[in-house]
Amino acid sequence: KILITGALGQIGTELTNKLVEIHGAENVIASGLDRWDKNLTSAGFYERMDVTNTQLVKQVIKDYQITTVYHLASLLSGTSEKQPLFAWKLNVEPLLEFLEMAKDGMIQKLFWPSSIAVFGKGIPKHNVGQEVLLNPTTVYGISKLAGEKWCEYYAEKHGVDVRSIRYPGLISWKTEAGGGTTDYAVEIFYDALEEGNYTSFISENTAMPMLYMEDAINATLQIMDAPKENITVRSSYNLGGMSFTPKELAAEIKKEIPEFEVEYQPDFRQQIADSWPASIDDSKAKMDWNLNYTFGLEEMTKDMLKNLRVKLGK
Ligand code: VAH
Repeated sequence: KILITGALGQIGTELTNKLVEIHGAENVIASGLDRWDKNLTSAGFYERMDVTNTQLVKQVIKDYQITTVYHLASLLSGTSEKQPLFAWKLNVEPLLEFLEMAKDGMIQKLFWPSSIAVFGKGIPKHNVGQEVLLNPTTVYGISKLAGEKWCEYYAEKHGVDVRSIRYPGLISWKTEAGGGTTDYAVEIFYDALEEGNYTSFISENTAMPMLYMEDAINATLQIMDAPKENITVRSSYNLGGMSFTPKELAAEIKKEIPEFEVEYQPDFRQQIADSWPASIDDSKAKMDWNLNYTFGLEEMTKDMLKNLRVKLGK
């Protein structure tokens, strides 16, 4: 049986539905802090669970005989800057508990999302490699770096089968943006359809690595399905997707909505974005578990607008 934490979040909602498609609803237990919303998850079971309550988490794992955990619950970069102590508690401690459970044989396999936020000062901006100096300057990045080190430690010292991906910014239409620095690239689509204009909190020429959710979910399934011996990186795999600036994204949207206008008013998240790479080298993931992409900027923009028009009744 599979447990997903943060199952009502941006990755969680879509990953849960995909896992249900593959394994059947009766084998997927979704969990989150919020009240269950029947429109948001197709999982067979939903547990309203504070993932920092380790006793409750262990009870759920026992009750459902969970073997695999996708631990997605976390605060994103913007929110973490505002609540450093809570961000540290939520982003790191439950991961450590899951690693301990895996070490003790309570669960067999664990997925945990890291982020390009682990990169920071002192490295080149472009085509950032798998093994470079990790010098994060954000609360979120610090928590993700610590998490990566715990994953590597438990994998190497105790043989724990934990697998991780450094996600770039993720773009999707099913779940609203959740306080991330890259979430301008989600909000912009909603505003393009509802307002005809958007005020971006990231400046126009700031390129960031991004990925459409469908490709992110496929990558997650690919790393988890790969034979154990293929996983040569036990901290977290680079995943670079595609890089674009707010200006380039706006131009792509304008192809469908010609009168769409964007103005730029960078806020505190600009400094976060400035500390991150503009593009990532993910050749290791391609080599070890056949990472590949389907959606480029054009295809993503078309798919986002098509689906949001239906969702927003536009
Ligand atoms: C954020 N979407 O902006 C997340 C992600 C690389 C960015 O970690 O915080």
